[in-house]
Amino acid sequence: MDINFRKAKFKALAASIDQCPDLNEPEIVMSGRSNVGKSSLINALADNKKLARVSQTPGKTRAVVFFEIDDRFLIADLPGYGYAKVSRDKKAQFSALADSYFTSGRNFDLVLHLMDIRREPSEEDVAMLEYMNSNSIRYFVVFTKCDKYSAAGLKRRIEELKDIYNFDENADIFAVSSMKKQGIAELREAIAKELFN
Ligand SMILES: Nc1nc2c(ncn2[C@@H]2O[C@H](COP(=O)(O)OP(=O)(O)OP(=O)(O)O)[C@@H](O)[C@H]2O)c(=O)[nH]1
Ligand SMILES: [Mg+2]
Repeated sequence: MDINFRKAKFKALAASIDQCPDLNEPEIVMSGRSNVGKSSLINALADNKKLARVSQTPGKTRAVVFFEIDDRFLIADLPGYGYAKVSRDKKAQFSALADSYFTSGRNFDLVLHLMDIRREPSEEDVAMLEYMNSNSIRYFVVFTKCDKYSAAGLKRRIEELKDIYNFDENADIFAVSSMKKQGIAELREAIAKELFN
């Protein structure tokens, strides 16, 4: 397949939903709480540390940022929810933007829903998973920051999480580390298959 994520470029920035670019190709969207590693994962997939902006400070992504991969599809990087360090108004404003992305009727193809492998489910995560299930939205669950575990520890933790979240048997679950590039090749392949097979 000619989808290898080699060619990745910034496409557009939307501070409000009507600024989103026209959708002429498939689109995947990154969802998850702030600081979970959405922007870092885009960079890992594209093997380019300078593509999306990453920060120690939650709330880095404050608009919907679109990237185009291999001239074939778009990735939308959404602001995360639940960050502590921005004002309550800003907080509401950014999550409203992420919410409006989902309710705008935009015809995206796949959600990558990211959750930090070390954390317990947040209310927002549970709500998002329920929302996607009840609206038949295609999604991959992606556990991030897996470098925090040993190989054996990671296996145990994933089993634990499957119980905690009560995932469907055939749910698509990935475990990645953007930092160590674990699970990135598998995720690339699964995305390409999902969009173009
Ligand atoms: N250990 C570890 N840290 C990571 C990994 N991925 C991201 N991080 C760190 O997590 C922090 C947040 O990463 P971002 O990619 O900016 O997170 P985000 O989800 O885009 O955050 P917002 O834009 O605020 O929604 C940064 O300090 C990253 O270095 C990972 O695989 N392993
Ligand atoms: Mg970000």
